[in-house]
Amino acid sequence: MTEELQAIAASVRKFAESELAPYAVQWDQDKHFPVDVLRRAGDLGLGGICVAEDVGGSGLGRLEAVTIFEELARGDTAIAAYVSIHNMVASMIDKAGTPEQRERWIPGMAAMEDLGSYCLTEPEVGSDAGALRTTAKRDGDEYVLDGVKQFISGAGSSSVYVVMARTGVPGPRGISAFIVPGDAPGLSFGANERKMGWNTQPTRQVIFEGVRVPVDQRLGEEGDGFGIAMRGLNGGRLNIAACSLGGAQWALEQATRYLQTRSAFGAPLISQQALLFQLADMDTDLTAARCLLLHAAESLDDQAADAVKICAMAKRFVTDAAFTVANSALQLHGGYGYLSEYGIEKVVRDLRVHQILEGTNEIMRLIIGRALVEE
Ligand code: FAD
Ligand code: 2MC
Repeated sequence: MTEELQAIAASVRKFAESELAPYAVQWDQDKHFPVDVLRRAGDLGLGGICVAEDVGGSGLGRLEAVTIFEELARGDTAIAAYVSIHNMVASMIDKAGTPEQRERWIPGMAAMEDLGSYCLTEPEVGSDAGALRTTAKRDGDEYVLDGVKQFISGAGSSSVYVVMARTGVPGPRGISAFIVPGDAPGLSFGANERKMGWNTQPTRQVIFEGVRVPVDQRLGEEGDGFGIAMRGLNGGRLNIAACSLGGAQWALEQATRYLQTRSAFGAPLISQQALLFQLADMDTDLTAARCLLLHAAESLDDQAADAVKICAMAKRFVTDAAFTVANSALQLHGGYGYLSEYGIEKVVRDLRVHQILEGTNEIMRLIIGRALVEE
């Protein structure tokens, strides 16, 4: 780590320890989405981490971003994961937007005054995203959007929605992306879903009924939407993996401390070599996961030819390894691990969904396998 990156990591850890960790368990129980705290994250430059500085972003690279998300997730994995999605949306507008779009939408997002949501999944279409059905029909200087998006993180609280909708032929090439404000007439939201984890951020349907969007709110050209959505996810998948890593690293440290202080059979549990070896394996697995994640972040920063494949590898490997480590940390706490006050069971519940969203880990294998066959 450079000195600059060390300083960034230290300030994010301080924020996570003081602004997130003390409240995470209660927020989870109350299903509370702390938008006021997110605004303070914006003050720290976390609303547009990889966004250019001319519109208020922090202008950092992917290597810095994964370091930031690992630190943030130590405080609350689900809040860190929402910040990651918000950043994906801001980056998509930064990279694909016109100068006017960047100027209009990004400064508020970089400050986290305006929260962002990413709308790709639909009730009948998840992994096969190229088959999406929401339509955007051109009507003069506007598009008219109709359809339903499913499982949208931050929905109802966000004010900026990047929406992938069909403007043309079936398949990925007929998809365009649009920026839709949260108060657009015809836009409504479903109930907050009841979930296993990720309770500190809302998940709702986003419903479009004749929502009129001016042509100048289309992101990129007609037909560019799928590529814009996928390029957004390359970075998003790394950030979600980093959130898994931070949560699991925190759980490992808790388990290590716990085994040092908990005694059974006349000695601290840490003196049981079977348990010490388990901690050693957990530490090794997280270190291997971090190495792959940093390699993937560098590949994306360098726009390496195999960056998409390496990002998929990192998302699959890190989220699987981190879930296993967090679950083992719960086991090592015995019955106390199952109690919410220790925070471990929340991390296990939060990390489970990282194996499903931003492309399931089966879809990551599909991406890796296809690339392998093509090489
Ligand atoms: P399906 O695609 O129906 O898959 C079902 C099962 O089949 C999975 O195990 C899948 O891996 C497997 N499968 C499917 N196709 C293949 C194949 N070809 N080969 C092998 N296995 C296959 N989406 C958004 O757009 N924005 C969000 O903000 C967002 N947030 C989310 C938050 C939460 C809490 C959750 C649970 C989901 C969120 N999602 C979001 C949606 C998420 O991305 C999808 O759930 C995910 O992509 C999987 O789609 P699906 O649920 O339709 O599963
Ligand atoms: N980066 C850049 N370009 C990509 C890409 C990527 N990761 N993935 C696909 N593309 C391009 C691809 O190169 C092709 O371009 P071109 O037309 O120029 O040849 C185009 O997109 C179509 O790609 P495919 O031919 O591979 O399309 P296919 O339909 O066969 O499969 C698949 C694409 C399965 C990889 C894609 O649909 C996918 O990633 N599905 C998972 C969906 C997903 O990740 N959802 C997450 C929702 S967000 C979320 O969960 C949150 C919590 C925010």
